[in-house]
Amino acid sequence: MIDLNLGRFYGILDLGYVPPAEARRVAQEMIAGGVDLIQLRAKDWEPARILTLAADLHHTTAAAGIPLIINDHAEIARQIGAEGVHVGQDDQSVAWVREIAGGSCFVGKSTHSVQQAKIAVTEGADYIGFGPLFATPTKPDYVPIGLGDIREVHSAVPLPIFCIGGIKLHNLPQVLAAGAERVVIVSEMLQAPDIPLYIHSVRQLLNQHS
Ligand code: TZP
Ligand code: MG
Repeated sequence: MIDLNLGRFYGILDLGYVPPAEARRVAQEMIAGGVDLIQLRAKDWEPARILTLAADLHHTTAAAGIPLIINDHAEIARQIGAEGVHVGQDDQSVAWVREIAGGSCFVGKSTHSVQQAKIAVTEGADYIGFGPLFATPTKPDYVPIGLGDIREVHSAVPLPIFCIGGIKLHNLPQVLAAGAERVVIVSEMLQAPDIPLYIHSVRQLLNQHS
């Protein structure tokens, strides 16, 4: 049984930043650096291609004992035995995802306000993403919510909360000082010249706030 409360750094392997031929290497580097969770995010990809890649990645993540979470595709998660599925506000419901993905698969939900976060609890989500805190090219159509609600969401929501969106090494201390306990970073991590070293730096900052 995976304890999501133990996870503090959640890395998303977003194929908008990583060519598919590099995905396995990048996953290995994320693991070497010390991520707690990996999500495969492959927007606009054919499900059959995602399935093939996800199955390959799952060999790597499972060997390292790192949960693999599939963005959007509950059926793919079930087929490869992934540990989790992540859905957004406009996707299928948490209950539907849980039924398709199977009982042992955990389900995460993106939320963009304290109210959505509270609703995610009633829907039965296992964790939430909360953001985007800052403007981000990874999710360009979303209005950033800032840092002001981080403390409130932590007192209102009894789930692991992963703050996300525009988080970078330079603003991570600010995000943590605002009350974040867990973070997701995508673009800066995937574009780092040395991914394991980058993740070590993130973890050092997280450890200063444990
Ligand atoms: N959901 C909310 S913000 C975001 C997602 C997937 C993108 C975060 O990416 P980055 O590059 O770390 O800002
Ligand atoms: Mg989605």
